[in-house]
Amino acid sequence: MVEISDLRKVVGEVKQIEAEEITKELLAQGLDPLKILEDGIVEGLNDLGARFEAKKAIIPDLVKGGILAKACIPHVEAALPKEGVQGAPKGKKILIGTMLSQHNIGKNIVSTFLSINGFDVADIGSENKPWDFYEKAEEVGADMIAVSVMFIPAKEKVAELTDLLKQLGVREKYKVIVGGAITTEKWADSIGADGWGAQAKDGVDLAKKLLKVA
Ligand code: B12
Repeated sequence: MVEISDLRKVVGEVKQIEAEEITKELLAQGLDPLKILEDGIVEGLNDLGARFEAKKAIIPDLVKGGILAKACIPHVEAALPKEGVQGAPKGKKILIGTMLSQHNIGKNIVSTFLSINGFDVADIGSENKPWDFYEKAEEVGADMIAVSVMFIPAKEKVAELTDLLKQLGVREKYKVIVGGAITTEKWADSIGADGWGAQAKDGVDLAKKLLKVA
């Protein structure tokens, strides 16, 4: 019998075939798909990131990590409970994108979770700048802007976004939430975000709370 720690280990070592097999096996054992995602896949990728930082992994390993994640995550998403759709929020629109970075895996998960829970999601993809968030939010009539931050230079750009919204007199129009492996609640507070989430499910909880959805 395999365990979630086995998944974390093979993800951290970027062994894609084993990671996919173990993901499927854990799901077949009836384990919570959310735990498989967060404690197995995301933690394994964090371990890979730590190895990269310690110069024990190289850029091609990060690339392979991204490919591995994109192979494993659909199995988990297919197993997620769909009951959240009951009592789904009507007409609440959330704009989501990554600030600057190409890292789009976390953003995609948050986007999927929000959609599953009945939010109307406008996904503007990766490598956005502050102005892109503002322009698209105006265009689609968003209620909330969700920013995924995975790259250190992106952090100051998120601060620029909240400033830009203030300068343009539209800060109150949008709730701004942020998340991503390199962020903290303290940082989110310091740039005047309305909320921060460590995990994708926190994005849903924040959206429900801030947009006053029961
Ligand atoms: C895979 C990976 C890549 C892949 C990404 C592939 C892809 N399509 O996304 C590629 C190869 C592109 C890549 C490139 C680089 N990477 Co990289 N990468 C990673 C790695 C190993 C995993 C990222 C990942 O997908 N994690 C899994 C997802 C699911 O986790 P997540 O994004 O954190 O999302 C979760 C939560 O944070 C949350 N969440 C995310 N967003 C939001 C938003 C909201 C609103 C909420 C509520 C929640 C939320 O929900 C998700 C699910 O729980 C991380 C290590 C790490 N610690 O994360 C490094 C890491 C992010 N990369 C890093 C670096 C340095 C780079 C490069 C600069 C390397 C280089 N020298 O070229 C480039 C930058 C490219 C660019 N311009 O953006 C650093 C970033 C820190 C920094 N110094 O800036 C990290 C942290 C590694 C490290 N420890 O050094 N990388």
